[in-house]
Amino acid sequence: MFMNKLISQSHIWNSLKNHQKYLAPVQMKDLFALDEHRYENFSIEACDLLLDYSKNRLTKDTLNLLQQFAEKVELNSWVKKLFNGELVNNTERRAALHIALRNRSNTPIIVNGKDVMPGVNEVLDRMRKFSNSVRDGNWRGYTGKHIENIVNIGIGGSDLGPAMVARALRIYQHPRLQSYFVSNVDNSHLGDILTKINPETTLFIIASKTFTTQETILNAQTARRWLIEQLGNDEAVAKHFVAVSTATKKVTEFGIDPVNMFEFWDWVGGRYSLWSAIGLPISVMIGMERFEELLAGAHKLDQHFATAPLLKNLPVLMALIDVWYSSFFGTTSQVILPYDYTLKLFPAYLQQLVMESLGKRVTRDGNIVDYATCPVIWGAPGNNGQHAFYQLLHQGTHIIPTDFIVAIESHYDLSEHQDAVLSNALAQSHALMMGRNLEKTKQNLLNMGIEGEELSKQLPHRVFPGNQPSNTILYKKLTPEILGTLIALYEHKVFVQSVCWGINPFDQWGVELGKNVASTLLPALRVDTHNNAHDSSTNGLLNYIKAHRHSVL
Ligand code: G6Q
Repeated sequence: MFMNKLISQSHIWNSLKNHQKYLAPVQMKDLFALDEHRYENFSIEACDLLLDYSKNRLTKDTLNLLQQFAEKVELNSWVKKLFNGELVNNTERRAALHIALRNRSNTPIIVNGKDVMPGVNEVLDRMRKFSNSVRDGNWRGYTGKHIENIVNIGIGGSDLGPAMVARALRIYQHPRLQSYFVSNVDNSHLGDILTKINPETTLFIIASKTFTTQETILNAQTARRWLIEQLGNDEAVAKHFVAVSTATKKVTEFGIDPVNMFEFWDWVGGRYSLWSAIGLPISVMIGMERFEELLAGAHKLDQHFATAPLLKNLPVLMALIDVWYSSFFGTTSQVILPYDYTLKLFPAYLQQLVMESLGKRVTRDGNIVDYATCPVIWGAPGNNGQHAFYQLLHQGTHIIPTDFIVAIESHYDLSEHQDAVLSNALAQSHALMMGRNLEKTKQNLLNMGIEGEELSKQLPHRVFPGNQPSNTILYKKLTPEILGTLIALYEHKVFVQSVCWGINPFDQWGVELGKNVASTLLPALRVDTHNNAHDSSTNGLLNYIKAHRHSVL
């Protein structure tokens, strides 16, 4: 299977390895002391985003080597392949054309000899008409009432993107409408929401690319049954259910008329699909005009990505820095810290985008890599994290590259709060970089009147090693356009990392495995007999559940 050499066998990889050995003991605070223009030299502004990457463990030499690395892996040619609709998803033999969904310039994009743009525009047009009719009250429920609740039923890529965007842009939502996102098959998710909504004023959007996903179909069936029971007639379904899918036949079999179905295509990956009809809950909630602003923001970033030189290119820079840490410093996680509460769901959204795309250990050629690839992505809104897990960042044993994502202004007129948010964000990235050495800590303790034996005891606990790397991304205010730009930034960053590591970011065989095994143990749970067909742990757990479930019933 070894067709090509791994990138780790290249000269440039070796140079980066040696360079890391040289930089490993270097303190960022010394780099700042040596270069009073470090901020100017290591920050860029593009697409209304400012990226300050000066608080990273790198120098101009590092960037030059990383640029050579990007050239070695032929990054520019891969970007062209992506934008030209080539089959970059090689294991599924598909293009990955999320850029077509937001191609506001409307230039033709050809897949299998056919321009995809007319189809994209047609679906956008249907979304516009449908969203308008729900919002202006022309679309009525079965009993003639206006729609007030939008319940999206979907999971993974058919949930995380729209849920994150709907939350982030809540300030723009229609005053009559409330959105809910049901993903988990645990009945406490759907069950809880059904207690809050009125069937007469509820619209269910069943979002599933394949329309076979166990969780989504079971939730959709239950919601459908509930609605018919509540409204007393199965004709009500046509007024309360729409579907978003690539699978017309399955949607029809489920009982949703294809006129109420919004189409997308196999060249749209689940986790890249919020720009497609999967964004329907977004366009209904905030209106099509705002949804198109989201698309426009992403398109702006697409153009920047396709044209800016490597070291002036936001996603390229961020990706190269990540590769630098994962593959050369051996970091194993990255933390995402939005200092913008509206981005509450952004870390969870990025967990899927990054880890489902890059959580791979085999190259496109089928070789097993001998270097580290995707880090574990985690995070939470910044201020909350400060009172919880930041301890690990300040004094733990790991190097954890951090993205501070910071809004300069908020949508709410509470400037005192915004100043507090901003000062916290800047103070944290500063403290993580600077740390506090033994001398300063000692002085602090002496100032506090702690001396002698007590001082010696306290000292090691109060030292902060610092040198924790971070990026800071600043934007003025989280508008739909800025959010589109920000999401596209991370999407393309992931693509660049995949090129550096030689892996396909658009398949997800691990997730497919989960789907295949999802129903395998259902029959065992539904019979009363003792289980012994599996490994002893699975048998033991099954039998324990059955014994205790029966005893409760
Ligand atoms: C995304 C993944 C996965 C997928 C869900 C839902 O890239 O493939 O998260 O989106 O499993 O799949 P369906 O949309 O087909 O229900």
